[in-house]
Amino acid sequence: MNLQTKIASAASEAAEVLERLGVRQELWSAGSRAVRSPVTGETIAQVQDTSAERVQAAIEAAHAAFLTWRNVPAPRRGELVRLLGEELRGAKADLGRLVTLEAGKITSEAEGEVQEMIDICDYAVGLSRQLFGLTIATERADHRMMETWHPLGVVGVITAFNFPVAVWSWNSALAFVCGDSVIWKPSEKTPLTALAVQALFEKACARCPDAPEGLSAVVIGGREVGETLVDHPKVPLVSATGSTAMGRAVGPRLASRFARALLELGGNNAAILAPTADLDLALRGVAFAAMGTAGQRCTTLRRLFVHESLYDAFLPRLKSAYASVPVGDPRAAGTLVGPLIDHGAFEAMQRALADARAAGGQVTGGEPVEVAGGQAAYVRPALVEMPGQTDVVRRETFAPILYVMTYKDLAEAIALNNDVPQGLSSSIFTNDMREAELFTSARGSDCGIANVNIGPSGAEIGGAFGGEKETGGGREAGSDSWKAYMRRATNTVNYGRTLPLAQGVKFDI
Ligand code: UN1
Repeated sequence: MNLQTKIASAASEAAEVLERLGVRQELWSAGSRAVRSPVTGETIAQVQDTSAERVQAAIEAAHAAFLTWRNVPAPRRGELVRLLGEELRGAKADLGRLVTLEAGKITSEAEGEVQEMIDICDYAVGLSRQLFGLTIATERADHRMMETWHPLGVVGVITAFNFPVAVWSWNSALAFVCGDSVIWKPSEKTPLTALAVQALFEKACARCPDAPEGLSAVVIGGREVGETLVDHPKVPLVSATGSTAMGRAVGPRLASRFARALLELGGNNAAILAPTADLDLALRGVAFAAMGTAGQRCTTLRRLFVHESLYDAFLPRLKSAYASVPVGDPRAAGTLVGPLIDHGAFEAMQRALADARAAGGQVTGGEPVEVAGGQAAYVRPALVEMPGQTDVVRRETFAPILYVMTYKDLAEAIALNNDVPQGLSSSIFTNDMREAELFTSARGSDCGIANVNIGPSGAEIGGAFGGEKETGGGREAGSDSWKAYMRRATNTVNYGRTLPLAQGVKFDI
């Protein structure tokens, strides 16, 4: 079902929304970088790249802000994040709309992304009263050993187009309560949502007397802007979300100056459909995880291993879901699959499908869908029945392609799940408790996320988010991810009158 062939302009609506969100017009109307809406293919704004001098100045200002901010007690830092959460609540519909216009997400997913920002703000406010270290038993009498966590400095945050606002908030809400300042380099494809978030942040700061100038800044541009952040000695941590190729460039540069890297790179996420699976639930889980966000989440389901006993019952149902899923204008009620980010993504998808066919794959779907007079890249999600896990299956193509394969026993399916370079997310659909436990055990999935009876995408903020191997190893959002944004000090305090040395060493002079 294709929802429509005529489509309303995105440009005038983007201007109205930016205005309502308080983004100054000169920031989006006068620059030399065109911002294109994937919804219609129109240019909806012109932003200015941040010059090298301005990036340097923003880092210096953020460092100066950090020197003040680190002295503000953490619960009062939490007050700023509480106010940011309030601003986001008030702006949810508008910011969600801007996410739709700039990144192409359907309304519920775009608003869901803003909800994720609100949730992490709430989480960080609570966290601001719970930043704690341990007290550890010492081997010496009249001594106390403890660890303290201190603010780290300026955090560089590099984000991708597919979560244009939420990923910033996972990093920044935590960084702010931890006493850090933040410089944000959004994707070149989605600078408007970043400018809008910065405007909301500045409104929160205006209501918070503790917040220093320069605590947060957005810098716009391509690779060179990211490199400035990565190479700057006053940026002790860079959190970067994007491709594995980007991570390969960023990681060693940070390592060469002993700065911290928090990397969230490619995923190639699988689901296993086991013999006892609830097929109705699994069908919905697979459909959302594989087709949702037009296959452009790093947690998107890309590989499905179906037990051979279920294949003939399940595949026709899945194929009919692929044939009937509504593809179209993401603003329209009823649309479930919006556009790809651009024509380049469409071409990469077609190349992967050609490779899959050459390797013996049978492709259903994958054809262009006429929505915006060919100006935008709409596509029917593709289901590809593969004879095995070939090279094309083992690489991540950032598009709605689901490769389906069969398996005989769970050990084989787990081995296939793990036999890719990436290690972000994974899942099993089963009602067999032994299978579920094995999948989540040490010899089960090797991914950072391993789910049972839930697809691999749609993580909540309360857990640590990230993955292993070529996914980069970083963890952000919940659990103890906050520790990445602070530095740890071990303090040993002697409250006695003698000086016993550790390990029984004698040094009497
Ligand atoms: C991403 O695709 O960059 O698990 C992050 C999810 C989201 C995060 C995805 N909460 O789908």
